Amino acid sequence: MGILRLAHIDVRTPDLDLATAYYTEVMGLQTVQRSEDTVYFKCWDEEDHHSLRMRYHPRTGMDSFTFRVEAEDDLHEFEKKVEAYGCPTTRVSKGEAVGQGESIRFEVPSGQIMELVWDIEKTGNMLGKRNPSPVPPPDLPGIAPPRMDHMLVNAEEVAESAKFFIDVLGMRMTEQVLDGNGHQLGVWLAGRTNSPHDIAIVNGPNGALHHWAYWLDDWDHIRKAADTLAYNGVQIDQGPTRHGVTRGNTIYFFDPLGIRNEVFTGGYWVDPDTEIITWTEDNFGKGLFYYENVVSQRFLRMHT
Ligand code: M3P
Ligand code: FE
Repeated sequence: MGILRLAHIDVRTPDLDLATAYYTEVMGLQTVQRSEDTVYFKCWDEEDHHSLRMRYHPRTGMDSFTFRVEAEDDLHEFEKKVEAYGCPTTRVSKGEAVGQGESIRFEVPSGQIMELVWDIEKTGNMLGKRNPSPVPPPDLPGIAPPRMDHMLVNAEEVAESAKFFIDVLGMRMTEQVLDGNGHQLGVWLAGRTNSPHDIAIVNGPNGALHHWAYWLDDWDHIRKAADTLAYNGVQIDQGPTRHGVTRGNTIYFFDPLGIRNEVFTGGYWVDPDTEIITWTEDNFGKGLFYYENVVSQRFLRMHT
């Protein structure tokens, strides 16, 4: 039983046309499905129906984030565990959400709505399964990441939130940042992946989304992404640079309606028995941005 990986993020945007233009032409995602007020997107190497849902709403924000569980029965087991912890859950039945079957939803201790699902509509990647090309068509517009990688949410009480993800949901901590009193300021958590993080939680207002990140295959693609962003007049927040935490290479930037995106590559391989890495607050500058060694206030304080 367990949490497999990040499946999709559902957000609100006050300008669906502008957001769609950016996510398709600059980020380079595929539009999967569109109705009057909702657009579903995916990356070229993703097998699931979608990884991003955007719906029109006057205020930007995150509706929910969804993780896939390992086995069909896990939904019931997690429902019991989450309820026992004291978070009420609701069941969403098959047919209510596009691209997936039954799911459970609940509010995590830091106030975001989390969803767990096993039954996901598999629509396949762009390459197919018969003699597939190892690369997508060379003329894909924009950055065109192969897949979504991770997300980061804020929490007023990081330790309380981390405990929920670890003890109740069974995720593994890979890295943490501690303040001078030994309290957690940030934690990086993995599901059943071998990645240093599928989700991270960093101190900030409850309910907030800090960013989500797309995977790129190497550092050179990060450089190319920076060129694409600058060429299109996208506001870059940080980078291109390297994280100390996760060791990943990164750029942060804002979509046209102010949601922070990241592109990420590198990092290290995590096994179930990999020891936790701890950063102390006095070294957090290097943990965040290894070359710059700064704790940027815009980076920490701006969120969706
Ligand atoms: C990452 C990452 C913060 C740290 C962010 C780190 C917001 O995004 O991918 O490791 O403090
Ligand atoms: Fe990140």
